[in-house]
Amino acid sequence: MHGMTNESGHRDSFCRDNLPPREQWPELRFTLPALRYPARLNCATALLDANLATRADHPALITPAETLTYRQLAERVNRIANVLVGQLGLVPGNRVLLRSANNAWMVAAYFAVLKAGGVVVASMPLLRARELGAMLVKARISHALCDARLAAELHQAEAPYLRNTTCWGDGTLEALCATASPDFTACDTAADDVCLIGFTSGTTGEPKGTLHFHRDMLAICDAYAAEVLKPQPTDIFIGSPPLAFTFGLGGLVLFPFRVGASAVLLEKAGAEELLVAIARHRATVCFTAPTAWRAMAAAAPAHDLASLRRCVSAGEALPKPVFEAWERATGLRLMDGIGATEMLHIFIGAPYEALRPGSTGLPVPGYEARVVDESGAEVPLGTVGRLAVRGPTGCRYLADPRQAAYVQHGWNLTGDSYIQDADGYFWYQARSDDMIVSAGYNIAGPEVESALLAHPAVRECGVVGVADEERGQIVKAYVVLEPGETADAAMAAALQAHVKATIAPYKYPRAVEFVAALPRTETGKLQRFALRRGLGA
Ligand code: 3UK
Repeated sequence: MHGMTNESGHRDSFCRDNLPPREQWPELRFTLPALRYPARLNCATALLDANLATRADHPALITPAETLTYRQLAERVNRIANVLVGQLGLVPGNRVLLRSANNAWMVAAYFAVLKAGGVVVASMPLLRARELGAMLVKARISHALCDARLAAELHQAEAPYLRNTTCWGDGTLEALCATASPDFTACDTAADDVCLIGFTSGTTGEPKGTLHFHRDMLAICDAYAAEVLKPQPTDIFIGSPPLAFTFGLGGLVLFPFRVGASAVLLEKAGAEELLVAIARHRATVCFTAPTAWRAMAAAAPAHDLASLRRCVSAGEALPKPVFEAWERATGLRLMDGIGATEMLHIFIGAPYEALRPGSTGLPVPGYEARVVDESGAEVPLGTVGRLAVRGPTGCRYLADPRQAAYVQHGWNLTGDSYIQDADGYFWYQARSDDMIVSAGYNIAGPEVESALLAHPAVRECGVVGVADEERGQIVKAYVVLEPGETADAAMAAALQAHVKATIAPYKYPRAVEFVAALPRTETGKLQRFALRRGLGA
């Protein structure tokens, strides 16, 4: 039954028509009983309306501007949904662009689209007209709901299919909502109707749209959240990732809603703002990326973080020195987890009691992971190879030939190199195409970065291979120093000596360049290709 195609609730069949051919899908597995969903399913009902029976007056969203209980949020969602299908003429299956920083209107608009049977396409606030245009064209987006403060860039984008843009924050959507009904019957969607197109934060090439079903939104809650994170209804979630990044969507909205907990949303969530907000709202579960955890560890002593009980790190490898710094500062262990837009959320990560510092963890219950060679055959434990995963969610690109590269033999190949140890734990090495080959040695940049980060003068660093006549490539470190440290030859020599004393000496960076900042994507990832191309210099 599962994985079978149910009769669609969409009248606009664009998404189903542009799914990859069935033989190119990953094998989907629903091994946990909780992952067996009914054939008809609207995830907005399951995640939001399900809380109305027992938690209607519990805060769902807490923001600097407003606090909404589940009842208040559900009412706003229904009003927006009525506006969408009424005045704005949305038909189930239409794609709707959402464009906003993390706030309550964004979440309400998100659930309104889902409940009306629309398909959400969320955009990072910093995207420019050019990138927005690529999404608007590729996903044939017909409607946009946008925070008025971010509308200018959208109005300049190429948008051949866009029929309507409605803003909130300037009173437009608010006025439409004021006269709309607070009741709305959810669209009768199939569990495998598409509800979200997540564009990858890819650093190269045309953006890829990943198609996710209504059931996938629940599956990440019932696998990773329920089995690894184990949230409680009393939890207060907080974090920095944008809701347009599925790391933020799961961590700040879907996981808390699945258990009737509360989420604090911040439009600006730098390290300092996040620390202040954790103390102020007594947050208990925090999601952010490794660089932010490192900055927060340094500033932690000035804040009351006693309310925190779970801290999740994802998006990039978590260097062990960052894990250690956070534990020293707070007594809490960071829960590393690897996720991907293609998989919707985290698929390897250990429960708190089973964490192994420096390791990404264990396959999330419901998922399987293995390390394979070029032909797809499993390699022996302890050997570096390509990470392959499968489970209830998986990669389905919107009309994209790169599907055949990401999914092979029914497994999702994330593009990461890993080692699995004898206890089953997975140890991240590098992005497969980021492996540095120098004089015949394979060197993983992140390992060298970890060694450098353990030096007290280093604030941030990025290590890549650069072309070298003699060795093919040499290891080059771009280093941001702590304030007050001197960027000179003596410092470079000290850092090189430090690396040689920490890991195998052949891995030390033969070139060291000091920079004021490192290039990062909006999701916090180091842009290694920009480093390889040469910065500043
Ligand atoms: C890298 C990691 C080592 C890895 C994401 C959690 O990052 C997310 O999705 P993206 O599509 O990027 C996926 C790629 O990022 N990565 C992510 N987490 C880790 N590498 N250790 C980690 N813990 O290369 C992966 O293939 O932007 C993360 C939840 C949802 C997400 N979308």
